[in-house]
Amino acid sequence: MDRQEALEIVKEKLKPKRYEHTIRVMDTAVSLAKYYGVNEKKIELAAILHDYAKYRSPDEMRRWVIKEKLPQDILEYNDELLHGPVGSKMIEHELGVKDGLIQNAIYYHTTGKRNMTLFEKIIFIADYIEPGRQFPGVEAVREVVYKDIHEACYMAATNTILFLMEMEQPIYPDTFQLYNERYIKGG
Ligand code: DGI
Ligand code: FE
Ligand code: FE
Ligand code: FE
Repeated sequence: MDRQEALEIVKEKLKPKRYEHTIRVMDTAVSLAKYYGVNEKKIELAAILHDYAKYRSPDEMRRWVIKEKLPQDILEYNDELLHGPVGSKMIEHELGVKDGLIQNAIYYHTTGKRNMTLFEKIIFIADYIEPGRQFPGVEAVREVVYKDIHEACYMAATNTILFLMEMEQPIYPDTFQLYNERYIKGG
């Protein structure tokens, strides 16, 4: 699937604001891929498709979690967590995009996890720092990302954990694992 085809597909699946976010994630991710020597074309496709499942109903996403035998514990957390894992399966079954690198990056783009690949970290952090994001602390992450992308991902995890705690929301363990990576050898 090429860039143009993927853009046309997500334009139809996403709301205009989310489509614009997707374009900014794509530009951010491609720039990071160039800098860090990661396959630009693959990063571009992963970025375009990363929120593919964002507007599916929670009911539909829950059915996919069961049907695809995804970790059932995600059903107990915020519905926001479903669109990554479910999206990674939907792009294969609905669009024929069967590529482990791309699918894993989409799978983990919301929570992160321990020991992500550089490819996964680029999608995770591009989603977090794209120029439309305005939450407190994002500027500090933007300043670090071209010096140390691992540190930038740690900062994103920390900010998200603190934010979710403030909101009195549950936090999926993979996000803590990303946070811990900085302190525990081998993640
Ligand atoms: O889909 P996007 O809005 O572009 O971004 P995303 O996929 O990173 O979703 C971020 C939302 O997910 C954000 O509002 C926080 C929420 N969320 C809920 N539970 C968790 C979580 N984020 C993380 N990292 N970990 C959680 O456990
Ligand atoms: Fe997302
Ligand atoms: Fe994110
Ligand atoms: Fe996103």
